[in-house]
Amino acid sequence: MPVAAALALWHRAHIYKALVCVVLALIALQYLLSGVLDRRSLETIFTINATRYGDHSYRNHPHGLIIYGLGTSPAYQASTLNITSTAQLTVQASRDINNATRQDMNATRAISSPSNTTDLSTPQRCPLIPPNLVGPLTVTKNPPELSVIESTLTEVKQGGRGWPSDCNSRHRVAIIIPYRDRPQHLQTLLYNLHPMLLRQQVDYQIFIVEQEGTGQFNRAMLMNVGYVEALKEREFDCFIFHDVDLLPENDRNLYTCPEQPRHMSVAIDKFKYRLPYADLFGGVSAMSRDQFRQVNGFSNVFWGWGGEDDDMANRIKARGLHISRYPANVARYKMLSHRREKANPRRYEFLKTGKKRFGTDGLINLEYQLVDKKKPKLYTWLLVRLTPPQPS
Ligand code: BGN
Repeated sequence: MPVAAALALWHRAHIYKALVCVVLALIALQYLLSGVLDRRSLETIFTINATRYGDHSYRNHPHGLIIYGLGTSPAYQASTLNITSTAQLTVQASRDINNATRQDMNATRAISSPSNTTDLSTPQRCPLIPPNLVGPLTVTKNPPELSVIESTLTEVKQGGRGWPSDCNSRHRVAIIIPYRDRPQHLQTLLYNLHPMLLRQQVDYQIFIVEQEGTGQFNRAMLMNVGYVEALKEREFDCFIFHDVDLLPENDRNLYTCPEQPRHMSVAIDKFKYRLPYADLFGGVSAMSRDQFRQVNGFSNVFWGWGGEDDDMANRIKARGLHISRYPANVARYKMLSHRREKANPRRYEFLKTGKKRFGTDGLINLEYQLVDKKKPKLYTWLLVRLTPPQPS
């Protein structure tokens, strides 16, 4: 064979080898490229899901798709999410999915009920005028046994509390009843009062403030104690100071606090349903929390019957407030009979000099000991030892 022919044969063999190499290289390239493309398409799917669930952590970690076990090694998954085992990964993943689903559900809820989903379950404010009032009441002076009253008044809660069941009351009212040794009167009042307060749709609690011992009764100081102790229980905004022997005769006489202090027992049967004098503030009266604080409460110096309510009327006027009243046909009461109490011989003197003490005698220097406190069904009972104020 000539030399030229041998050389040509050798060249052709190399060209074939080169061609085989090129083909192999192309196959390898195609294989590598197909892997990347695959991963890209999965990333896209996952990112779309994450975006739909609104979970930003997925978007920040687009390789989070690995959580679903779609192809990459557990070691790689762990390094991406900075956690160590596949078990943890699964937990983390399901947590994330739950969160995402919750957010999704919330969003769906918000869209399907844009205004007030919660309002449907929260009762509305009660109407300004309670709808179930009857006007004149049949007053019962001979109530059934206490246990019978307790079982009849199913809506009343322990401690003498009541509130409307179908609407949010506009008034948080503490009824303060100064008390000593009148169990029959108390039973009668509770029997008549509770059903009326429930109809009036007030959110209320009845406090019986009993003076310990047999010394001179101090109605005014017991009112002050009732105010202070009631506020330890709840932020009442209205206080009704109520004698135990007065029974309301009309449920339109609302146990609430308007703009000005209100004298509520305008017309009492004992006084032939006539107001004895213009500034009378005794019997039953209503003051807001702020008004009572503003006048420094009642004076503490009136021991025995009379004068403390007149002193309060003077305090009210001195602070630029005035006594308001409902008409006599509404603000009517029956009085239960009892022995006349011993009047305080110094009441005129204290009334005359009262103005000097408005700032120093009252809530500001009130001293007492709470001896006992109980919550039977129909009232909250406070037994108190009063400390006479030191002369100033
Ligand atoms: C008044 C009393 C009041 C009492 C009413 C009604 C006095 C002070 C001297 C004028 N005032 O006479 O405290 O609420 O009667 O009973 O005694």
